[in-house]
Amino acid sequence: MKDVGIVGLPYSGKSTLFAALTRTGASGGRSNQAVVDVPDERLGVLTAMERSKKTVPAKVRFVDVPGGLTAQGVAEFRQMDALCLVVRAFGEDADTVRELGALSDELVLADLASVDSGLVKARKKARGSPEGKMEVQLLERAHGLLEAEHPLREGSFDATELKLLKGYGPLTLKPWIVVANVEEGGSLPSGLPDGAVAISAALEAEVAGLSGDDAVELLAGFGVEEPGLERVIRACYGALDLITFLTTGEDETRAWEVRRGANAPEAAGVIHSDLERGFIRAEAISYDDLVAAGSWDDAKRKGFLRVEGKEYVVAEGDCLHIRFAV
Ligand SMILES: Nc1nc2c(ncn2[C@@H]2O[C@H](COP(=O)(O)OP(=O)(O)OP(=O)(O)O)[C@@H](O)[C@H]2O)c(=O)[nH]1
Ligand SMILES: [Mg+2]
Repeated sequence: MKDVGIVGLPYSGKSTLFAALTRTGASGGRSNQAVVDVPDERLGVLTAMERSKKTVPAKVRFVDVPGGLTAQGVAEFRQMDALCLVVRAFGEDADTVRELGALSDELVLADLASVDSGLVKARKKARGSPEGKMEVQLLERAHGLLEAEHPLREGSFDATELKLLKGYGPLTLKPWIVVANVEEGGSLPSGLPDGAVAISAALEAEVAGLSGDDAVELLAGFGVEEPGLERVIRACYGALDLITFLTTGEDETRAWEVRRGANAPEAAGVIHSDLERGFIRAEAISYDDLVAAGSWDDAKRKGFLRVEGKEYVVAEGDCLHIRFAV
C-alpha cells in the first residue's frame, strides 16, 4: 500500500480534508493516518457478474503530518510515495495560484537543504572514489536545478541517478496532486496545473458522515455531482506509478495494485508469495472483454482468454487467474 502525504500552507484545510477521508470508513494506522478504499466502478460490475461474496478495493494511506513542514514533518514527508498539495481557494483573499507557488518554493527549499547537506558528506567521501565523484556531480546538478527553483522532477536523470537521488527522499521528485480547497459549490480556480482537483473539504467532511442518499442530496444542493473526495482519492492513486489488476470469482472480487511494468509472476506475488514462487502461467482477460462476454466461461469461448507466461507485462485492467504449483 502506498502513502500519500497531505501537505500545504497553514490553514489551507489539510486536517479538514483528512477528517473527510477518515469519515469514509477509513481504517487502521495511527490517528493521523487514514487507509481509504480506492473507488473503482469495475469492482461493482464484476461482483454482480460473479455473485462474489466479498468485494475488496485497492487501498491508499493518507497521512496528515502534525505541524506540517517542520524539520520533523519534512522528514516524514520524505517517506511518502506521493504528495497531495492542498491549496486554499475559499475565502475572499484566496490566491490559489500564488499559494501553490509559495508551497512549491517551500518544498524546493527543503530539497535544497537536504541536497546541500548530502553534498558536504559526498565531497568528503569522494576523495579517490569514482562512485563518490559521480554522486557529487549528481548532487551538484540537483543543486543547480533546485537553486533555479525547479523541482527535481524536471531534471532528466537516468535510472541509476534516480535511484541514488531517491535515497534522499526528495519531495520534488515525488508525484504531486494539487487539490484546490474551494468554497462550497465552488469550481476549480484557473491557472493550476493539469490534473488539479477541486473539492470543498468542509462540505466533504460533512457529507462523508452521512448515508449514501443524504450525501448525494446534500452535494446536489451545491451542484456537486460526484463526491470530490472520490476524485481526490482516485487522482492520488492514479498519480502513483501503479496499475490495477483484478481477480474475480465466487469468493471475492478484488483490485490489486502492482508497479507499472511488473511481469506476471511479480503480480502473482502481490496476491501471495506462493503464487510467485510456483508460478506456471497467468490466464488473462481484459476487463472490457470480460464484461462484454458476460462471464469468464463465455469470454473463454469467444477467444478473449490469453495464456501468458513469465515474461508477460501485466496491463491495467487485466483480470487474472494464476496457475501455480508449489
Ligand atoms: N469555508 C471553508 N472553510 C474551510 C474549508 N476547509 C477548511 N476550512 C476551515 O479552515 C480552517 C483551517 O482548516 P484546517 O483543516 O484546520 O487547515 P490545516 O491546513 O490543517 O491547518 P494547519 O494544520 O493549522 O496548518 C478551519 O477553520 C476550517 O474549518 C472549506 O472548504 N470551506
Ligand atoms: Mg492541520
